[in-house]
Amino acid sequence: MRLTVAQALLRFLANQWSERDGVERRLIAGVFGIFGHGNVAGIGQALAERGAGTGDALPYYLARNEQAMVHTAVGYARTLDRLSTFACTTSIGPGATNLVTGAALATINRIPVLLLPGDVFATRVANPVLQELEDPRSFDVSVNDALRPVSRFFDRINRPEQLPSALLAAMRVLTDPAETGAVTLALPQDVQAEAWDWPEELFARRVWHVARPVPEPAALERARTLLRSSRRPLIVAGGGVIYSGACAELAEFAEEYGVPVAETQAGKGSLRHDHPCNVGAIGHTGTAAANTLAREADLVIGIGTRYSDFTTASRTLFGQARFLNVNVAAFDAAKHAGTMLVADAREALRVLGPDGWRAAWTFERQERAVLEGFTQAVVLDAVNDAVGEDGVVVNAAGSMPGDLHRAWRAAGPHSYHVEYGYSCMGYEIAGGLGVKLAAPEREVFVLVGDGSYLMMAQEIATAVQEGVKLIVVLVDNHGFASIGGLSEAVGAQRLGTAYRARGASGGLDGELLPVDLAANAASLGADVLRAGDRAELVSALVKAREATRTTVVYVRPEPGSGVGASAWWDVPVAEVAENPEAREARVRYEEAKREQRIYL
Ligand SMILES: Cc1ncc(C[n+]2csc(CCOP(=O)(O)OP(=O)(O)O)c2C)c(N)n1
Ligand SMILES: [Mg+2]
Repeated sequence: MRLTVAQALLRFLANQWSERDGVERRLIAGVFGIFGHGNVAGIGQALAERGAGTGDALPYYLARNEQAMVHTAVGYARTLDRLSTFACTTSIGPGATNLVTGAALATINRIPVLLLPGDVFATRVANPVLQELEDPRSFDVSVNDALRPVSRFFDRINRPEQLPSALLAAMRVLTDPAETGAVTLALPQDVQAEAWDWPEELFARRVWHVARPVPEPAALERARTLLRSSRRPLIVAGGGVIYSGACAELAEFAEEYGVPVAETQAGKGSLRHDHPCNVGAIGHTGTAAANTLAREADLVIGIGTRYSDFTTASRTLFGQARFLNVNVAAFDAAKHAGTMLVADAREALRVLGPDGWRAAWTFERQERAVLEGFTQAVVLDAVNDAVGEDGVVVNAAGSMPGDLHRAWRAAGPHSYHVEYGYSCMGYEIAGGLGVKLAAPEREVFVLVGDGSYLMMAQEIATAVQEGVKLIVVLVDNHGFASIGGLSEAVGAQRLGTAYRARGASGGLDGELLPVDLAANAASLGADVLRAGDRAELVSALVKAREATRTTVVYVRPEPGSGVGASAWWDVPVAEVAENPEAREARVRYEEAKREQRIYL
């Protein structure tokens, strides 16, 4: 079949399916893109010719920023437990490098996305082409090489014949639960438009079976022996529990063996918030209940977690515990010198429990905090009520992830979507769009700080374009509450963390900026509601739920929600300093640092 490389690529993608537990879905649900000279004649022409979105052709979505479209793909894929995602097409140069942050986010969170950046001419006859990086030492380097370290698979298609094997490799990585992340196929602009005679079999319907590896018998025996010797076990549930669909099995295991379950950010919602075994969030932003157990546990059973520093309180949290790690990736299962059980979380939980064994300790759950005034904690509590049983909350960076992790009452595994692998400012609205595309029947509540909003609000226009309804709760506190607090704690005096004009002293300590983010949201096409206290917020959220259009609820809570941390986080403090706050912070730092262990 004679087609261009771009035409063949799209025809191939439209025929790829994922399968798990007998359910087949389109692996690539559509193509997000922004056109430029590096993809308009190749991918752009191919999409138009196939009648994007009609018949069996992939739908095309115009985004506003290339980074944002990767976030949207991540939000979508995470909501669908990594069984379906989007492709992202870009021009060459800045369009391509805008993908880098999104790719890093996808790979760090282990979420599949397919990136199709344009690349400079393979033939090089016309070089340097507009936006080409010239490397005097090597002519085969382009800016797209910046995507290599953040991609789980990277290939550059310099010849049409290279396409089929690259496509098969790309699909395998996207659907491998242990390896998945950003997959990049760089497409030189001349090659995209080049024709070739393709074998028909390339375009046959192809099903990629997403594996559920079962535990190796000997490893399972080792795990059971370890469990039998434990009296005070604690489960740390990570995102892998949710992606594997292992929540019911986790609940059964915890109930049957009397094991408390603490949750990471990605794992939050593994158990309902009111499940008797759920002791809440773990780590730096964890509950006192969970962290007390973590300090006393003799065995930590990590399931589908990569043990980030927030989870381990920078390796100060787990007193003398040993580790049993259930993970589909050996890399994560091996962490903290743990006993490795390389397996799918659901498969492992079904067979893991030893007969007759039961934990020999009691545990308490976290009490709800008392809420007064119109603090951020009150805002989040009101949004929590509005999200209810069927909604989803989306967030990523700033002071909210910590407050959400600790206090949010999650109704289930897909109701809590906080991106905290990369904690990327700007993920919120773009990621929320992906969540809504994956779960159109659910109300999606995007919580976004003013800092994050100013970095990446433009996908509101994309939501409006698609007639996709988001509820965006915009929390304006004139700058970086999170980093402001951190700055003060490490003796950096809150420098540059408030949105203020340059003042008379020459510093950024003048008037609050006259920036109207609510007006900005309205200008992007959203309906906007302002709320000044809890009662107004509650009624605005009711209106927003009833609305059919994307609605932004704008709030300015009182400063200082101050939930406080119950475990440490390692952020280095200046070893020498003139200001006394920094010197005091260093003393505290060195004290805390002594608690830090290498778990062996
Ligand atoms: C892209 C990116 N740049 C910088 C940071 C570092 N950072 C983390 S939180 C934060 C401030 C966030 O401000 P805002 O969204 O207003 O939330 P707030 O802290 O006020 O709750 C910054 C700068 C980040 N996480 N992501
Ligand atoms: Mg802020």
